[in-house]
Amino acid sequence: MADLIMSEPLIPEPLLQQAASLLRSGRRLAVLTGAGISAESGIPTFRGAAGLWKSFRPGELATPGAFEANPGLVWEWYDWRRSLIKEAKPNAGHESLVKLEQHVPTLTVITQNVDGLHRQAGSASVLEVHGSIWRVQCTKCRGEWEDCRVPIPCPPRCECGGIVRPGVVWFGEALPMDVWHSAEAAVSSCDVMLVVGTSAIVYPAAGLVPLAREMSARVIEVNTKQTAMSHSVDVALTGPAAEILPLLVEQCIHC
Ligand code: BV8
Ligand code: ZN
Repeated sequence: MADLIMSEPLIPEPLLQQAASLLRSGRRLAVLTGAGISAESGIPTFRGAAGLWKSFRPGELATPGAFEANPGLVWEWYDWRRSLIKEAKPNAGHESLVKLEQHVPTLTVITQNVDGLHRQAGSASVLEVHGSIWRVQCTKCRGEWEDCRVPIPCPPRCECGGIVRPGVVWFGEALPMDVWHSAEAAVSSCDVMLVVGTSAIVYPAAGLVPLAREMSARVIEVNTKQTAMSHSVDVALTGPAAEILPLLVEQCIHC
């Protein structure tokens, strides 16, 4: 009889129990997500091994100056990302947040991602603090609308003749104030915060984690690696979000 090879659990049981009971104690949850939650949907992260920034330098593409200097090049990058995102589907990580939302009084998803996968998965309350890759804005008449064409002309033009830009927040740009204030309010009033798949390098979004701590919320981190925040959270679960979040949510709901 072949020996039954018991694989090591992804997360040691006591740690999973600790995280699940913390999560279960939450009445007002805030979930901060970054590119890592979309990794298992096939969307490259920014700073990982195959990250977006590996092939490009941030200053070359995700800044107003880069767009002004070469709108066509910046749009080619976004057109390529849109072509990936168009084929991507929400993964078990996104879906488990939708399931969790049905079992807690309030759950707000605050995402740095521009891919729209939380909304696509069915999350009811999503704050896209860095905008959406599917929205565009005219640099001349300031009109804003959704344009899901793939491929899209690089750069697209508005009816007014103006050059159209992606509706995302670039480095050096302010976050949309209404969305940002809602994110700060959700974190300031939460009793548990889940931080999933972010390197916690980009501010002001990364500042939401210390804000939660200041407001005495308990913080659980899910990441494949240690991050700048790992030392300051209550529980750090190491592994892929699409595997850990379903385990965590099942444990939280059914135990
Ligand atoms: C601003 C949209 C001021 C575009 C992006 C202090 C305070 C305020 C600002 C600053 C500050 N210090 C520095 C700044 C400036 C700057 C900044 O933070 N720079 C960094 C590089 C130091 N911030 C800004 O410029 C912000 N604006 O401050 O404006 C202002 C105020 C008033 C008036 C005028 C100006 C704007 C920042 C927004 C930039 N836009 N994106 C686009 O997408 O193209 S940022 C970009 O990085 C994405 O949004 C991305 O989400 C974000 C953060 O990265 P992560 O999501 O964390 O992704 P990353 O790859 O880094 O990490 C992935 C993680 O997942 C890793 O930890 C990995 O281990 C993990 N992982 C991988 N696979 C998995 C996984 N985890 C779980 N499961 C897996 N399977
Ligand atoms: Zn226009």
